[in-house]
Amino acid sequence: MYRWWVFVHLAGVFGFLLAHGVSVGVAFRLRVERNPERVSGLLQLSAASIRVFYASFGVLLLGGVVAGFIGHWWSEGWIWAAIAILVVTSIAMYAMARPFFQRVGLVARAMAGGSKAVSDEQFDSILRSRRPITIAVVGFVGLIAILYLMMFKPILGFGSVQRPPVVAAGSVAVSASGLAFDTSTLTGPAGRPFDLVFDNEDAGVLHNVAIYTNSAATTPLFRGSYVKGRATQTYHVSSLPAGTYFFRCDIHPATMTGTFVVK
Ligand SMILES: [Cu+2]
Repeated sequence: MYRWWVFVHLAGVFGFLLAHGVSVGVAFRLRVERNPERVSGLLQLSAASIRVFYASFGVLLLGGVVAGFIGHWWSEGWIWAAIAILVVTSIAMYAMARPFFQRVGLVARAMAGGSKAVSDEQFDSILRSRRPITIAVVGFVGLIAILYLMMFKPILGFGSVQRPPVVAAGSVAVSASGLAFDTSTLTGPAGRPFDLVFDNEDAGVLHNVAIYTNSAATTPLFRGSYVKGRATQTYHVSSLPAGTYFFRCDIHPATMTGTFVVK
């Protein structure tokens, strides 16, 4: 479910960039275009993309907000920073772009209509404005900053450092931290398969969880694949008969051990 909402969010982002690319292209093309009618045409092209732009912006927001709730991201700094950057960047770009494009459009339409109120030199100086470059730089920097926040999710001083895995009812959870399991006894259900959620909190360190018949560890009942921290892996353990077994990390068999009770 979470992935689908991230999918919706990213689909919105693609639509957003696709539609806005039209306006970006127009803004840069204006700098070299001096024919008033073609300038008007370019502005109409830009205006025509604005509906798709706002629609995809809505999809982007919807996907992001819902994914934020499902992923429990709202308690972390990065998502708020990303929203703040989105709002500030949008307002700044709008405030810079709107008067510029209105002015260009007004003058271009007047000149195309035969008005001589604005000379070619004045028209040239309006179109040569560096404003489109400034707007594009602001937008690009804002997007890169948001992309960084999305990818690396820095907590920025508040929020949970650890994201505890969501453990479904009926499954067994164990975590490893500081080269030790968080418990010396695990209990699983007898006679049916169950999930064993393993959260390896040791950054860059390999651990696993393996269940053996006894502490001699010669007969494995289940051997989980190695997990490089920090990461969470859900193992699917096949049905085991009731009994008292032994579990360990195969990489640290001397220190990371415990009793696995199946009942
Ligand atoms: Cu280990």
